[in-house]
Amino acid sequence: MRDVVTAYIGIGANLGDAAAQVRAALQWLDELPQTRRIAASGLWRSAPVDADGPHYCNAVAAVSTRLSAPALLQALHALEARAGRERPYRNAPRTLDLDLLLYGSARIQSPRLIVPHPRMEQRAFVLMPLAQIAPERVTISALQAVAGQDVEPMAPPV
Ligand code: PH2
Ligand code: MG
Ligand code: MG
Repeated sequence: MRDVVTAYIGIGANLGDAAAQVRAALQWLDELPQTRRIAASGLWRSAPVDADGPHYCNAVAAVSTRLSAPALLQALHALEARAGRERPYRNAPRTLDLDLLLYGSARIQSPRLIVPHPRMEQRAFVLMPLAQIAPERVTISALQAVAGQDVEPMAPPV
């Protein structure tokens, strides 16, 4: 049997009731096969980065999983579809976005999946919630580099 891996998932939404959608996604992650949610950040409100539309609600969850990284990614896409995600254009406003940020200490470079997530270090809406649940995975210098970005706490961790 495959080893258990701790993976970190970035969650974002900026269409409809974004906070409710992020909370629903936190539940759904706990229901994935061979997967248990082990931590959830608070909810953060953030201005769109390289994107348009309303402000986002963002969070990060940690899961303990026996799924492979590609299988986990596929399961995340299924949850996006469950939320009615449409993709009219790149970075369009969305009901739910689930990004695989970290998969244990794996470094993955495939056509479909790059881990660690290639843009996470530039994004306060990822680093701030990640630092709440996994401070050892975020450096002070990375946090300092994104300190000017428009991100504010919206709801504390549950
Ligand atoms: N996701 C993006 C692009 N821009 N901006 C914010 N604030 N939050 C996001 O989740 C986000 C974004 C691409 O997935
Ligand atoms: Mg994303
Ligand atoms: Mg995505």
